[in-house]
Amino acid sequence: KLTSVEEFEAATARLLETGAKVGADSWQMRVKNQTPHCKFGEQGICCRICAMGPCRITPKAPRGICGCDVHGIVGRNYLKFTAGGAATHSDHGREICHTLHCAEEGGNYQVKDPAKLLKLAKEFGVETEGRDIYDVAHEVAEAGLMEYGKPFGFQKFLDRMPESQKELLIKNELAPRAIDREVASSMHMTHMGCSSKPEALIKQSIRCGMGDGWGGSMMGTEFSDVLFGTPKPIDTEANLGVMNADNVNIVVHGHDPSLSEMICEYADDPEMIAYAKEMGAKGITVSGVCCTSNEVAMRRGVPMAGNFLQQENVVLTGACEAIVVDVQCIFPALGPLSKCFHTKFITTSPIAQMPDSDFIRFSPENAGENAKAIVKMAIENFKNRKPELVHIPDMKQKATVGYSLEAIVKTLDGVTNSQVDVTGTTKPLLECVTSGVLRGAVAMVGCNNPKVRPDTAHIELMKKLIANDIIIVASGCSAQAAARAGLMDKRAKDLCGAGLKRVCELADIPPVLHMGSCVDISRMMNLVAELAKDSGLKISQLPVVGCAPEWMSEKAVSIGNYVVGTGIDTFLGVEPYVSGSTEVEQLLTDGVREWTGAAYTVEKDIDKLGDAMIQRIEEKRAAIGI
Ligand code: BF8
Ligand code: SF4
Repeated sequence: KLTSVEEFEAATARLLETGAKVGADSWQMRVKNQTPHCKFGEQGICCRICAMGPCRITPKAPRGICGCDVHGIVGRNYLKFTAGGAATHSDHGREICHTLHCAEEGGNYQVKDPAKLLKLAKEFGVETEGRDIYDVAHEVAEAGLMEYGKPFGFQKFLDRMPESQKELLIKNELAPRAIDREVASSMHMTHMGCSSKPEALIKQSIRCGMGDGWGGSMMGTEFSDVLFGTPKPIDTEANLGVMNADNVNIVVHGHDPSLSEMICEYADDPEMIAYAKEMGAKGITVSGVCCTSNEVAMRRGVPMAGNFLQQENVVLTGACEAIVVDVQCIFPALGPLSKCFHTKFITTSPIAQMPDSDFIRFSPENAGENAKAIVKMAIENFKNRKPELVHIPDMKQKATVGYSLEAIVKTLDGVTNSQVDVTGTTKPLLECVTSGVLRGAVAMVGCNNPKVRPDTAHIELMKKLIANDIIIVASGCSAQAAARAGLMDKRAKDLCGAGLKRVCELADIPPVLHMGSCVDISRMMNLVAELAKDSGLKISQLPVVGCAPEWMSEKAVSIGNYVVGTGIDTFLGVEPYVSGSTEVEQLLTDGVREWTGAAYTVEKDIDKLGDAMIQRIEEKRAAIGI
């Protein structure tokens, strides 16, 4: 039985009662204070990039002081938003490259997937014959780091794309060059007195996003796999009920697995468990929030406490000894909130420093030592719990996660009766699609946003799609919404149409496949690239679409741009800040198709959004005659 959104909400209401008792603030209250939002901001028509402004466009004032019109302002704001997201994902990827560069035999970080390292070495042209694996690792890491600032050429991983899409991108000047260059060029273009032509600004938005998806994010994923292992199917659990009132609860939150992996490692250490017992607990439970949760769930089966809008709930249980964070999507609210409880709010990255937190600076060199200190701090904090405030909602669902591209290919190997040698390729999946057993696939990604009743859009859309024999790959907070509802339990096959149900039974998979964190959307890009190559079709011809129904972050816009840039139609349930410009809206929802083969659809009505995706998938099938 699925957990309904009403049940989620009842559990949250109960936790907010605890919050009220201790005088805690909550996002639910802050949303009320911020509503209605500024109309100028919402439409993207406020410009404050120079000190002659800020300028706001109205019917009476159709141009800023410099003469920029509304289309230029909206386009510039959109490009800056994208650059913020691309920089963020890519800097995460860069950190992982540095971690790999520090990996050594017997050190804090080691190579766990040498086969993947060798594959990457080949791609980057790094010699492997007769060399020590760590020498290779360091050279590959350096080659990866060079992608950020290389003076000539395009991103290396573009070679993974089918020729048709790559050529289209090069022809339209959308192929990403050095990652940092795309971000810097975007900031240059949006400076006062540079670009104000919507076409140029939207083109650069796509190219900058492509530098993320086929550059920084893809390196983040690949190098994380080398360091921590490529995910394989593994069982876990999801929702707040994974926290354990008898145990020391450590919650990892953020994005970079270099931190969370180490915390998990030390929380598993018998010496630490013994210490926890000495302090009166029965053991240690690590659970996760946001993408770092996805990382450790995919590789270790660490349970997922919740997604983005659940982060305050974790503290409100009164049973969280420490919430340990690295970067991105962390509410500054956690500082003051943790002060209402005994919870230690531990920040670890110079990139994300926050008031009311304990800052323990984490680096590859001190990772072991500091992870141990953090776990100890949490254990020693157990005695400070206020028992009268402890309430963990008794809700959790089983989930099978860990569907990397490699795992999907392997799992689906057995689903067809085909005589040809198709193992190790995406051909079995293609056969399911071509025969109509599966109608297509949807990549469900992205955040929560209070503008949408949290998780409903993710869950309702997934239910609708699987009932229509559309298989889902999910990542980020969307994947966690699915897991918490029960859609990653293999028994969810009973909610599917006959075709998808059959595939789930034959391959022993749930109908919603967890592909990882948001940087792991790069796994989805590799999957569609393989599907296109194995079928001889263009990516834009495949019956595949992307969807972010509750997105909120700059990263999500960068992702949207690279998904569209890859040739995949993308459906949004929350409007980007572009409604002030008909020209920018027209480009995003239609004009870009000429440059990339795909475009955006924005629809706030969830039901209509689902219908639109199904219709698009059926149109694509009809167009290729299947
Ligand atoms: O990178 S889905 S709320 S956690 S931004 Fe953030 Fe959005 Fe969640 Fe991961 Ni992605
Ligand atoms: Fe106003 Fe132009 Fe300056 Fe923007 S760049 S704040 S529109 S004068």
